Amino acid sequence: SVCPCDVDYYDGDTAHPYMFCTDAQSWTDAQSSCDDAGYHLLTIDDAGENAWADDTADTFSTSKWWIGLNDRSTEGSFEWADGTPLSYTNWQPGEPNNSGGGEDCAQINRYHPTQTWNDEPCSSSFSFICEGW
Ligand code: 2F8
Ligand code: CA
Repeated sequence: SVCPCDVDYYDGDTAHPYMFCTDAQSWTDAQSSCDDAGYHLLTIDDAGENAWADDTADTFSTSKWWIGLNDRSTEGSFEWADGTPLSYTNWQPGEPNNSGGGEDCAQINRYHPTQTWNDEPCSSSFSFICEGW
């Protein structure tokens, strides 16, 4: 399992848990850890979920956290790890920039306290947010 991770709920929806995991892992290891626990790496559907997830993550750590968004399959074509079609995005202006040619995984808190997203190398080890199905 991925314990210790704190479980929390958005809008009091206890049927739909989120886990905030502060044992830093690469993006692919984080995705596997979420999967092993029956979760997926976080998909952010709208501004409300983005604000809640970012605010909640900040109560544990204002350092970087992985989310499920990535363009590992096709450079420049970002997709959610759980297969949700991409609609809402909240990239920091100028991001994603694939800096150095090797940034295929999205994270939050590089630009804390703004709640914007950034792409970074998937091999970096960060905290990560898992979401239940
Ligand atoms: O200037 C923004 C830029 O800063 C870094 O690259 C120089 C970040 N990469 C790492 O920290 C590895 C980029 O993701 C970021 O876009
Ligand atoms: Ca970047």
